[in-house]
Amino acid sequence: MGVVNVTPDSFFDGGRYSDPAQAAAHARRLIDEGADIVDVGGESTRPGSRPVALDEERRRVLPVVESLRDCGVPVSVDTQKPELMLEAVAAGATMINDISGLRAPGVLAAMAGTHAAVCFMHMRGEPQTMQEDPRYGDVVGEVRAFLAERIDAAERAGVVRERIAVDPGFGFGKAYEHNLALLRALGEFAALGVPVLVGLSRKSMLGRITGRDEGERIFASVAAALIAVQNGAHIVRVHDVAATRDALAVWNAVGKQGVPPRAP
Ligand code: HH2
Repeated sequence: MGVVNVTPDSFFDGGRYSDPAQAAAHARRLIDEGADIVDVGGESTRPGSRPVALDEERRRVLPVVESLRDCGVPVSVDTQKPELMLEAVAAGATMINDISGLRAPGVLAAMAGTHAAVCFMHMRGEPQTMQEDPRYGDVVGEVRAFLAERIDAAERAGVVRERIAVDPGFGFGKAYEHNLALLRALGEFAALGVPVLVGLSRKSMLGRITGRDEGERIFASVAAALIAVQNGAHIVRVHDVAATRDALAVWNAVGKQGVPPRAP
């Protein structure tokens, strides 16, 4: 899954593609590099970020989704706003990726009326404050229980299991040790029986390990994506599609499973 941030302030690529035409061109580049899904977002959720008004998020996201109608891969929209979810689906999106786990009232029922896939991510707190000393007794058990509850709620609302993915939410209300514990235990999330999506690309835990800034975390990001897939992730959400794809192709060639090689 290639990341397309139509934002001025995302933690890694903020401001690079804030114009919808630039963002759509970037999405097409990621597809050329081998992305199987593109994830379009109009609101940064980095720690400390501020919410964006609905109209502004709409203005950023919808033109990009519309211009990707014929792009050949599923288009996902990364939003927490129920209105935009439905508008994005009407504009051609086939997946909704909500970092707050589609908890807004009525949103699951509304999604049940569409054919779109949904990704439930676990987040403790809100982006503005989520990294202020997050604590868990058993991070893996608590995150897993939350995601299991969201799967049940979605099924009760009429969203069939085949349309659901889950994500433990790396960096969203998690300290460094929590992120490592979740990465080690990804197999327990795969046991929920739906695809597991993982976003580690360029995140601060990789900065802590390597001592490098966001712009220099490509090698660490590729390593993290590879470990995630080896530990059970089905979808990796990345900024660097070509590099990740190559690493997964090597793993696939050795293990004869997972990601098919790219066409030359
Ligand atoms: N991470 C980010 C945004 N959306 N969605 C899912 N499902 N999982 C993630 O880990 C995830 C996500 C943060 O990354 P990015 O979009 O690059 O940054 P920003 O929020 O600053 O735009």
